[in-house]
Amino acid sequence: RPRVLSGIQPTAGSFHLGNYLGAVRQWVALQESHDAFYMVVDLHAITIPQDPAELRANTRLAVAQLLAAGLDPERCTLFVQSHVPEHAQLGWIMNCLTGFGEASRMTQFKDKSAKQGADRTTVGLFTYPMLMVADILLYQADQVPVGEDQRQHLELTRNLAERFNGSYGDTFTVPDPYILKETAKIYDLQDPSAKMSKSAPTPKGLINLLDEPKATAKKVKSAVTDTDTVIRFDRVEKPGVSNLLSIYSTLTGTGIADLEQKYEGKGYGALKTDLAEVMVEFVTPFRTRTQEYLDDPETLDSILAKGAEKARAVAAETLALTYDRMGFLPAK
Ligand code: AQP
Repeated sequence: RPRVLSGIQPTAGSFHLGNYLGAVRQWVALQESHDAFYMVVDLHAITIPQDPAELRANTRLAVAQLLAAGLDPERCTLFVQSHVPEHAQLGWIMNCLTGFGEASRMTQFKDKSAKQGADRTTVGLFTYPMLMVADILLYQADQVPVGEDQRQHLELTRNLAERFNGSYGDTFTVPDPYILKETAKIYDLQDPSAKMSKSAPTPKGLINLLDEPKATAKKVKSAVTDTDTVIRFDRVEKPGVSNLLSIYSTLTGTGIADLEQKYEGKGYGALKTDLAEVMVEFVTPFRTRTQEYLDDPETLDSILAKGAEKARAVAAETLALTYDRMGFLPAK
């Protein structure tokens, strides 16, 4: 079975619809066909300041949401990044393999640091991509299911894996991104030119899965569309409508063409009302299941303990090989 690895940050509390459709939904599907490793990336979360109590609670909440979304610890390895110290260890090696200019070209860093200002931007945010490279290479992953926003970091991963293999001999699997076209980028409901993101200037276009279903329905109904009335998929001319169609299509399994046909001659109101209902049907049981997992912290902790053990076995082997290849003197 090919191996997949992916991670999600525990920073915002609730996952948003972009996280779910862009990444987590694929994780659930891939555990059937792949040897799957999934983690909550708390080391990445501290690249911006975190309140310790909130970070701890949000890490549990992220795990509960992953289970509620359908991850099954019997069929995948689910763990917390900081429980496997090899991530930070290989991360350092990846830092030392990366050019300063190369790291400076990462667009996510450029965008985020421009928003924060130089004095509030941590060096950790700058080295985040190299930690992500280590996350992936430690598990010798063949594929990495992520949203489009992570494509550049995946390219860096491939480059560093090839660079290391070229200098020190075959060590790392060179991974491919696994990005589904339809859900690669879910857009903000109020600004369909921007990706849906927890750091959007206003939460009006952001669908948090754990929000009150009524509030979610309202956000869908007030989504920005255009002045035309035709329901047609066209990313360039009709980005708002196209975003709604992608979401609708993925959540229901109905093809876009079938949706276009279904809504022929009908207005945007009908599409939004139906999609609001689809969303409510999706988020309501998701919220309940998340709460059930949160109410049982012992089960959650035991899932994470088993996950960390399985993950460490793989990570330790890769790190030992890497240390050896680099010429570190073995500890006796
Ligand atoms: N809008 C999106 N469409 C598709 N996929 C998305 N992802 C995030 N936003 C979208 C994917 O979700 C996974 C987890 O991402 P993360 O843990 O890095 O979350 P994030 O980047 O903190 O989420 P945001 O909202 O995008 O945060 P900011 O605004 O801080 O950048 C990844 O696979 C990601 O591609």
